[in-house]
Amino acid sequence: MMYQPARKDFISLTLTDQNCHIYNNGKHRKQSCWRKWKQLSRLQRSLILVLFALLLILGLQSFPHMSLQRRELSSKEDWLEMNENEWKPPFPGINSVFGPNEKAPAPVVGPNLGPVVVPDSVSELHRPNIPVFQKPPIIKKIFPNKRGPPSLQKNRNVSDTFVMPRPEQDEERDNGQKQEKVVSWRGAIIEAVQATEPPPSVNEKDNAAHLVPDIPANTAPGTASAVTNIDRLEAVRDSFRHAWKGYKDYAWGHDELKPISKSFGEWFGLGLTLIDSLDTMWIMGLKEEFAEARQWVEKELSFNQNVDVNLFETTIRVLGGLLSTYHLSGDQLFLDKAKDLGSRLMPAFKTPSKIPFSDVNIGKGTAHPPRWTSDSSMAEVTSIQLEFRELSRLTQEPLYKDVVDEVMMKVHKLPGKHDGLIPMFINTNSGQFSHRGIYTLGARADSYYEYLLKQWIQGGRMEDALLEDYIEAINGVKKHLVRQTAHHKLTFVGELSHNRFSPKMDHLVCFLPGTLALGAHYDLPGDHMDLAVELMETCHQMYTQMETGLSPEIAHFNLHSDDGHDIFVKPADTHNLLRPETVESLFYMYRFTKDPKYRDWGWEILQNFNKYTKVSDGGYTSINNVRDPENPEPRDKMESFFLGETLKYFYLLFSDEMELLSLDKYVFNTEAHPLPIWPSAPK
Ligand code: DMJ
Repeated sequence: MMYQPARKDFISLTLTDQNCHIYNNGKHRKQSCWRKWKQLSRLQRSLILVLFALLLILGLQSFPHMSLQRRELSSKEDWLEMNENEWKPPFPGINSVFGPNEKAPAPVVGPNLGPVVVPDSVSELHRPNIPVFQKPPIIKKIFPNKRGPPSLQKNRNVSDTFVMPRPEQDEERDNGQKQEKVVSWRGAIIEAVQATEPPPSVNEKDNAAHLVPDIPANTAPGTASAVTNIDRLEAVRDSFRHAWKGYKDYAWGHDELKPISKSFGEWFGLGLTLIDSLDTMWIMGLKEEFAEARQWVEKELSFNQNVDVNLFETTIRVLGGLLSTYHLSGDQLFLDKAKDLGSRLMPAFKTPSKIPFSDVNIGKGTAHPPRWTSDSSMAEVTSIQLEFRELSRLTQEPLYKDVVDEVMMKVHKLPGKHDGLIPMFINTNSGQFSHRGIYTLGARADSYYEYLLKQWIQGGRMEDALLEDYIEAINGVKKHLVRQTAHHKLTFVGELSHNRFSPKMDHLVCFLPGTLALGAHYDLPGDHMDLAVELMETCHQMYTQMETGLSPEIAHFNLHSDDGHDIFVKPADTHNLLRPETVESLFYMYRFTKDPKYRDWGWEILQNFNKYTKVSDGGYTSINNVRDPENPEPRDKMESFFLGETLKYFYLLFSDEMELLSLDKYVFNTEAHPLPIWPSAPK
């Protein structure tokens, strides 16, 4: 490059330590950088700095993309396919009914409690007289190229799970939050901790040392039939106690445990993990732990705080947790807290469209959308209904039900659905869908579909608009999103992006087999159950094909018969957040089919959580890499839903007490908090 003093509008400097090599009319002189720099005008200096910054940013961004693209270019375009599979939608039109609430019933269990006393029926739950677990039938499908860590291969044939080939090792979503890619000093891509959390303070390699492989000899993967259900139930209770110990020791009263650094993370400052765990402890008969937690709720929990909370997360975790605990324990404390919280969340609904804002300040009574948009996500505004409807029923205050029913009615009538499938966002001003053209059963849309069915069940199966929307949506899923892999015909639910099919499935979608099975239990079309069975198999494969036996956050499926792999995982998607959806669906599938393989699949998952995510001093942690059993890269975070959902569903999966939260009497909210099915229809 040329340095032209006469034309000071362009200059190129090559910096070497403190000297500048400056090229001027062929002459090469060494001068003080600082002096030359000072000679430039302010404008020039600013321009150069901006250019430098831009180059740096571009360089940093392009490096990982280039290497990623090199690796994936050949298959990426191939995977985008628009290949309409025709399924028959078999449902007639139905009338819409949304009405006001009915009267509040008495609590389901027991009188008001001072010191908490767990009824005998509950305290005995973990000691049922359960016969030795039967060996499940052998499934004949054989898959080649068995791989993975020795511990996973050992005795593999003894268990009756499929053994699938494991493939070699950008848009990513995590619970609705964009994951940030960062480039480590080695130049490799590592996954940032969730957007709401700062990166872990402890070196990842060091973190691995905190994990404790925890597989008793007789319960190693592949020896599923060697343990009884009593063993399994006790193992789940042990896991819960271990998780609880970490929370109690290092994060008591805070939102989330950071088990590696032995500290805590705060999201809303509402004791999320503690409240999410209450009904799980009740169900498991953990009296002492429950009593301590109740004490905290009574003495410490205050919603009179100047804090912005997310309406959806607070509703499903805190309001849902308080309501279900009230129902199980009969303890008025929990209903009083639920009422207080419910009323503080109401400002979210004061929008031009009546579609709620995402965030509410529960102390100030103000609400607002996220800073960057006036949109709310569809899953968030349509998955708060079970809780507010129940709050109305209990308090006989119609407002709660009215505001959430209005959201459902607006969405029901809204144009812009694609055969029952909804876009991911809705605008709180206009009340119209926004960011149209992308259809997914994963993040930002998932629980919309779940709550259509569950509200219909909750209300006594009288609200036809909900059923109509659910049936239409499932038909839309079958028509546009369901495909099979070329090799082993694994059925999966992909995504549609502006008419292009993407064979990408979030782990979040694994709620669907359970929901479909629940619908089939309530006499919805039989092919819903067929689809549930197939998707359950696929969700199971998302675990067994990984080297740790734990599912990645997102899987990609192979529609072509080019290389024998069914599932691929992109480097940015290899994390596991201890999510519940597969275990949740296994619970439903076992309840409705009694097929023991679903329990065996769950048992393997529990053992792998124990092996790869259990932290020695207490707690479990999310991990970055389900493909690396040597170093799964602990993230230093235990999500509240691990105790609220994952461990609860494990327990219910292994319990032989079919009346324990019978699916004919309870409907689980999307955070696994059971709420009663109403004894009579809403008026
Ligand atoms: C939970 O908070 C709920 O299950 C929600 O519906 C989805 N995300 C997490 C668990 O993965």
